[in-house]
Amino acid sequence: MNFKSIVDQFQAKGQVKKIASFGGGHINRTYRVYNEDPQCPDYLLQQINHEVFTDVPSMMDNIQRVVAHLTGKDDNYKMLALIPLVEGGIYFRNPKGEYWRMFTFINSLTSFEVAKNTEQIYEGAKAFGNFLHHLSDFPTDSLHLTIPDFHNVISRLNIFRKAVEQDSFKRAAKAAFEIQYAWKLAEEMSAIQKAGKNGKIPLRVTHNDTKFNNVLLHCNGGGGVVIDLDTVMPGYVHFDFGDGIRTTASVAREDEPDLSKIQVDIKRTAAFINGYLEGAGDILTPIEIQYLPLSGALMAYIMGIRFLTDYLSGDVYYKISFEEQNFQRAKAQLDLAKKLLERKADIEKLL
Ligand code: ADP
Ligand code: GN1
Ligand code: MG
Repeated sequence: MNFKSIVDQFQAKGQVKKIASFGGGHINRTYRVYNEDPQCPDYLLQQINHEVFTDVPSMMDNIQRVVAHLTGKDDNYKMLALIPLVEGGIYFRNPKGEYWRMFTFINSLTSFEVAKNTEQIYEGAKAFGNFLHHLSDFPTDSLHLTIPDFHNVISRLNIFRKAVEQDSFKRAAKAAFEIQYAWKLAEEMSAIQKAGKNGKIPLRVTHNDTKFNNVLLHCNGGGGVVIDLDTVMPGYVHFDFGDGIRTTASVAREDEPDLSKIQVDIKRTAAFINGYLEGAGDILTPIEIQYLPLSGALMAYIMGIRFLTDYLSGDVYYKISFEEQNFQRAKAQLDLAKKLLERKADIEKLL
């Protein structure tokens, strides 16, 4: 089966001009379908990673209901548009067992790996905050758990411990410093999970992957369209707020090899906080707000131990583009967690 015959399964308009790989996600395979017909849109075709998302029908059910809830809720809030199949439904499974879906390609907007300026950060954060706000009346319990315990740091530490013990690729010795550092922070990093478990933090509908490249924007901000809805499920606001801080507070890339370039920029951090709180409105409780300053460090820490786990396990989960990229990502994220913790008091003052 070639790409053209996959595209033909969907109610796409116009004629395919070409299909090319697109975007920098770590999980799915994404393609842009260029349209020959200038009157018709381009499309974004995705092959869903069904090793990561083992229950694709449930995941697509979450996405369809969340998109329907958000579409038209607020004229200023734009949402992704799913393209249905000719035969009905919103995803296609080919004879090889691959799952495919399609969205309208939004070519007036772009995703940025590293935000260019504070205006962009503010607008992206506002879109993520709005997402939480507009879903606050959605029945949280009705969502499927696409990846159970996705941001449960205690479960992540258990998986990490096993990977270190097994050391199947004999990489633990090389990562001894990072492994030891991860354990040093474990207790402090468990605070949000414990407060949630004790009923102090409400479960909401969260996006759970609010890294900055998952919001489409104009160059100078504006236009915020939240994408990558695969992990929408019940969670704590800290997962979304924290992942936004993780990916905007520093200008360094997620896998920056020079740790001296990883620095918390307070103006960028303030832009994220102001945008997110503006978007979320007045729904957050005092205890949720109290834990927000810790959440950026928590999300950097979770990513650090996940990248390290994957490195120790032989790079089976995240796409890598060079040898040891997961180790480099882990070092950068653990360093970022440390620096965000050091600036926690400064971040508190911004709230
Ligand atoms: P992944 O789960 O692999 O991160 P995403 O859904 O985030 O996949 O898509 C990968 C990239 O494709 C995004 O970072 C973004 O650049 C681009 N993208 C996704 N959806 C659209 C869209 N509807 N219009 C334009 N670009 C998009
Ligand atoms: C993955 O799909 P993508 O690239 O937006 C991962 C996130 C991590 C992120 C780190 C399903 O997100 O949890 O935060 O990489 N998604 C999944 O960059 O594991
Ligand atoms: Mg993505």
